[in-house]
Amino acid sequence: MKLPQVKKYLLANKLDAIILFNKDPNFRYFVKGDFEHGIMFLTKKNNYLFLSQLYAPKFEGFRVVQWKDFKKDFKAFVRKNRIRKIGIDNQELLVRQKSFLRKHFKTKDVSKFLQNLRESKTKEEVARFRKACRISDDIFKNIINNFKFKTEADIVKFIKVKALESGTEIAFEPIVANAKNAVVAHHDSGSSLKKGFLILDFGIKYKGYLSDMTRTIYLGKPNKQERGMYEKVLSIQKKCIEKARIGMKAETLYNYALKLMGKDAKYFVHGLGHGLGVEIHENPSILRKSRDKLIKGSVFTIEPGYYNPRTGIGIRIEDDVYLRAKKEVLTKSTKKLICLRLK
Ligand SMILES: [Mn+2]
Repeated sequence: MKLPQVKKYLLANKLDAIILFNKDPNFRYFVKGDFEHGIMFLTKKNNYLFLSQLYAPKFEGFRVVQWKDFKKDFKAFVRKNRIRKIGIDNQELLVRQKSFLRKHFKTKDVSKFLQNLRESKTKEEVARFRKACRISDDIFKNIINNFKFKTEADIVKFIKVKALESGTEIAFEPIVANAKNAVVAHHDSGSSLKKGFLILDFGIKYKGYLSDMTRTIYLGKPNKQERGMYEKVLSIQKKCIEKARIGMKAETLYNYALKLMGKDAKYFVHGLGHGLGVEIHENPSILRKSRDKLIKGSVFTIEPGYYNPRTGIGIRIEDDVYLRAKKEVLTKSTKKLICLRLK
């Protein structure tokens, strides 16, 4: 738990508190759960959840303060705890929340501090990632072993049902894209599955922590060019995981992937990866012009892709990587090209 670091930061920056509203991802981060109610106060002494009387949760490291009359009780609470100068998460605040806070306090944007704080993961967080990834692996296996789907939408539905059955939920709307659909951003997922590549990109949210995995399989029998392209993307994905090092600039890793793509670089149209956590895109951003570094304890994706609108070949392979002296690939589904007969 990173609450001691918050206290140090408050002292060093002469702030009385950091105030977070319920929908802020940092709010979920600090309570270590999916709770989204009230206002959070992180102060040099104690941490509080300022809540309506409807809620009486128990969270390690927090005291619950219930209000009857919001305005009156808020003022009294702030006065009692001598909160004058506060840190706010500027980018997550609504306009009315910002003006409310500015009316009552002197504010300083601490969003960068919070982002950085979340970047290296604790053991407890990594255990949650492992579980989220294990469930993703299970669902992938289930898709392959039960392949009777007629449309992309059928597979999306299957992923959602399996997530619910595992007692979790999806981390984001799954992307299931077949043949030419794999190379365009928007398409009709209701049309029948056809011969060609099929991209399956989905994730699970386990106790607030998100996995994000992509596998590309083939429906029918791939030709030599298609198989070759798959092997190329796979080899780049493996090499990039291998190359990732503590302290490396994220952009260096992205450029490495681009170099390996060679003449196909123009068909690699997105970043190489992104950090994961309580949000699906966190630090670091592994892409062109990124200023981030890969730090010890971070969890991020490595996901090179190839999308050629002329040939209709679309391929993406994505794993979640936990970076430490000994790297750990958290998603473990096979990356050998799986070819299934079209029903
Ligand atoms: Mn991703």
